[in-house]
Amino acid sequence: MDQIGVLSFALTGYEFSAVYNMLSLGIASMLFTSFFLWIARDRVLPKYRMAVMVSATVTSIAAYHYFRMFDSFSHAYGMNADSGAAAAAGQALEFGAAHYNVGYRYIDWLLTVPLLLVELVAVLGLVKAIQSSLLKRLVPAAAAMIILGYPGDAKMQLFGLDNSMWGLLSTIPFLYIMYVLWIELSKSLSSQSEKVRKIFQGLRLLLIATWGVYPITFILAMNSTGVATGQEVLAREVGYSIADILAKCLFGLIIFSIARIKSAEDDKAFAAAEGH
Ligand SMILES: *C/C=C(C)/C=C/C=C(C)/C=C/C1=C(C)CCCC1(C)C
Repeated sequence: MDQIGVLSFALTGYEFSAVYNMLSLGIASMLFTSFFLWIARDRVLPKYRMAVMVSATVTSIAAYHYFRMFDSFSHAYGMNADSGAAAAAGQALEFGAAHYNVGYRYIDWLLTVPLLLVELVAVLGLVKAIQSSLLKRLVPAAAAMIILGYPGDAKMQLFGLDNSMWGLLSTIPFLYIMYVLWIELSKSLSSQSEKVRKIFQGLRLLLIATWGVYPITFILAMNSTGVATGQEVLAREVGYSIADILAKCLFGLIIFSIARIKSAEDDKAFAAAEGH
């Protein structure tokens, strides 16, 4: 079986348009959030600039991969949708349908998920020792979660394990990350102001809610045949894209506003100049 692209049946015109538009929205969101964050990075004190720069790097990396996914998707399925071919399950594989590459998403995540955790920790301006102890646990766990999830989404039968087993293995580091963010990070919040603590708790809820969408989407797209149906492709692409937009763009913009609040708290002259 093909180990690079996911084998699938042709999409109906409706399924094709829905995924096509979602990926296009993904490009727009990632690209323009990147522009905004790069341009606005001087509106925070130097101490918090790293968090904003990392946020911009995350959305830039994702923008690049959304271009690649969009391209890969159009090539893999475009022919079928143009002719309006609504392939029913069980029909022979359509031209090109084997070439949509889910690897782009996983390479994107392998780079951006650790960076999202870096920006989350960096914006708090914690003592260096605490910061590095948190990241030493979060970053390897994030990498393990993504690497273990890939054979499942790529529908590989690696080491004799099927999709669900890879999903289950990937859930172990996922739960560990949730534990560190919820329990360990809470201890570091006591040094923050009331205002920052409130907004940070909201941010952490956003992270947990949006990251929770990924395993649910994975389950929706899971199957034992190794050949994805149109509905599974639709669920996977729409689910991951919406989650990505919230977990990278909205998340990055909230990081920016935390950096603004903390800058104003730290420096009265900055606060006055910025009209706080
Ligand atoms: C910007 C991209 C982000 C925040 C991606 C996050 C991805 C996950 C939290 C993925 C988790 C998975 C599981 C917990 C089990 C099934 C396999 C995964 C990789 C989808």
